[in-house]
Amino acid sequence: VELQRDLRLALERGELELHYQPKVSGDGRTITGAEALARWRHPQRGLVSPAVFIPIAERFGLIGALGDWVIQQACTQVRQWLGQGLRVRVAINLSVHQLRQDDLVQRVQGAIDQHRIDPTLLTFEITESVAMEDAEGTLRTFERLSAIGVHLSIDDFGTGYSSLSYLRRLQAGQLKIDRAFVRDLESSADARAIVEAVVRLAHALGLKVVAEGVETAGQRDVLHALGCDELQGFLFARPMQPHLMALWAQGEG
Ligand code: G
Ligand code: G
Ligand code: NA
Repeated sequence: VELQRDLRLALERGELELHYQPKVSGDGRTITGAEALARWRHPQRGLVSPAVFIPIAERFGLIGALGDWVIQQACTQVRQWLGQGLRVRVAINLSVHQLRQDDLVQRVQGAIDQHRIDPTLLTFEITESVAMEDAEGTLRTFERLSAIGVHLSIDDFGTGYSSLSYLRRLQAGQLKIDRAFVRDLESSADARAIVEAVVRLAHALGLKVVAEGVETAGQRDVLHALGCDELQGFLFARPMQPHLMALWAQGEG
């Protein structure tokens, strides 16, 4: 109840922040972009995880405002980095609520226009299970988002229930393998077989593959050997504040 009330005020008070976690090429050598991850700097509780406050926002009708803020903030950041000579592709997470907004595409287009950014610098991540909740609706929304030039990614792939024929119809450019498979990669032959199959499937359908939750050099090497296109995880960097992200990107580039 307390957190719910506080969250209402957090947006106005500027207590929400976006942190950025780099994504790197399959060999781990070059930066390919960054995922924007919301954080709440609560005056008493310190940094609150989105795993805690996103469900609260969803339950109490705040997710619309929060989702808008994330899109606006990410576009502001992309523009600011461009001003510093940094061209960072940013991935933004979409909640189920946002995916069902009738005017989502206009909101995204509005932010792109307002901040004068190239739409191909933005990727929207939607989890497979959210996508499948209304599979036909997702197809239509992806078509419209794709038409304005942004990229689309299916997050936490392998935990939902999409079919091959559905994936073929969906205008997504990327699958993000769920971190559970990455975690077990070195200890489980099954996990390795699953990742191998997902990479083959994705490539056969013309999709790129990103692996998340990469924590060890061993995982990186297996993922690279299996043909993963991009990697993300603590092995490379944790989510960081924007100025640290910029330093990291410059150090890489
Ligand atoms: O960063 P962390 O691992 O604490 O994030 C926990 C969860 O919150 C992840 O599943 C992540 O996708 C989600 N999340 C982080 N930022 C956002 C956001 O801006 N919007 C939505 N909808 N989810 C987010
Ligand atoms: O599923 P999604 O891409 O939204 O998950 C992003 C979340 O995963 C981020 O909130 C981030 O804090 C967390 N994360 C990023 N890298 C790692 C990692 O290497 N290991 C673990 N356990 N979590 C990670
Ligand atoms: Na994500």
